[in-house]
Amino acid sequence: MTEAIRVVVTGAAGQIAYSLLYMIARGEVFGKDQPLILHLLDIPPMAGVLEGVVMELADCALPLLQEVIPTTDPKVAFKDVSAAFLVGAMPRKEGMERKDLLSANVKIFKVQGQALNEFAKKDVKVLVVGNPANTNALVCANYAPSIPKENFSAMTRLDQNRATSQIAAKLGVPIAAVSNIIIWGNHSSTQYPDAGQGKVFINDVWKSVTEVLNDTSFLQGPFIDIVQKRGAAVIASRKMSSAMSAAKSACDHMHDWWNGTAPGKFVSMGVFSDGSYGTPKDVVFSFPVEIKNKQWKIVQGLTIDGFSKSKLDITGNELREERDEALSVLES
Ligand code: NAX
Repeated sequence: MTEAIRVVVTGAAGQIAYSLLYMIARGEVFGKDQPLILHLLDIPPMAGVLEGVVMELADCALPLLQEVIPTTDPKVAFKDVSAAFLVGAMPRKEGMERKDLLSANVKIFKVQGQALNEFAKKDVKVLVVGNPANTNALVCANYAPSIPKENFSAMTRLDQNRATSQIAAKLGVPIAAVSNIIIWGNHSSTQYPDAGQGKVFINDVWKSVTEVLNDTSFLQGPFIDIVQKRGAAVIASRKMSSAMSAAKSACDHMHDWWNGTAPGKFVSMGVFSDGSYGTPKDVVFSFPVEIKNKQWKIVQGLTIDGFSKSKLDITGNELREERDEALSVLES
């Protein structure tokens, strides 16, 4: 039988983790024949809730789940893990400035970066979900110098899934008939959802979304707005933030990183920028990537028109500012 791998989920007592743990333990990320040992990290006030999650996982009677290790100690949580879902973060409270949120979270991700550096496997794949996800991933990687920077990523897959779903609905086709919709930049309201490279499967051939839709004013207007504000729309309706869809997207992200992407298909991931497409270097920027042998590569050679360039600049500038703020917090 295949040897079990250790996977950590932080924020394990929270609402995203509640859906995510079940999806992982069912084999939807690492495969239906890959046994798992799940490490569940949360903070001490949540230890009781965590126990309830452990009970429920046991009661699911999941054949792949060999062991569950709940803990409030990062040393235990990150020990020998092959994959890390960093979901736990300080939530934004009423009256809290964006700066205060960033400051609280970079400190958390510094500690977790240090723990990954010391205790995780050197080829661990780290997905940061907790916000501000891109800058948290950057901080985490900076404090884990023994692990390659390419092993750290931030989640923009939920935005990609939202965008893909909007395009499929607009075209009146099933979701699987739409591919290569890109999210550029930050997982924030400056993100740039771009259908310009998108493909749609109609009458047995893949065609360009822009040509089939032929509606630039939609693609440059309401489409972008809807995707950028979808999180807020879910909160307004559900009175709680996206959880099931966020968990599904975290699974999609790690699944594709682990298993690769099909030829010609790309997905969006927040990864270390090498300056491709004129973006700032050394920020975690969401790009279209292709994945092979667990290594991502930024898709090159896409045409960026003036409209897209201005959008990339806005989100790139925000990431540069976040990075500088994070560094000043960590230096103070
Ligand atoms: P919850 O507040 O339900 O859960 C967060 C959990 O993290 C809590 O149990 C909390 O105790 C725990 N936590 C806090 N500090 C911790 C630490 N230092 N170590 C371990 N655990 C810690 O939030 P939930 O709805 O699950 O969202 C989690 C994070 O995902 C938030 O930061 C949220 O903003 C972010 N999101 C990111 C998305 C993305 O696309 N990248 C989309 C969904 C979501 O909004």
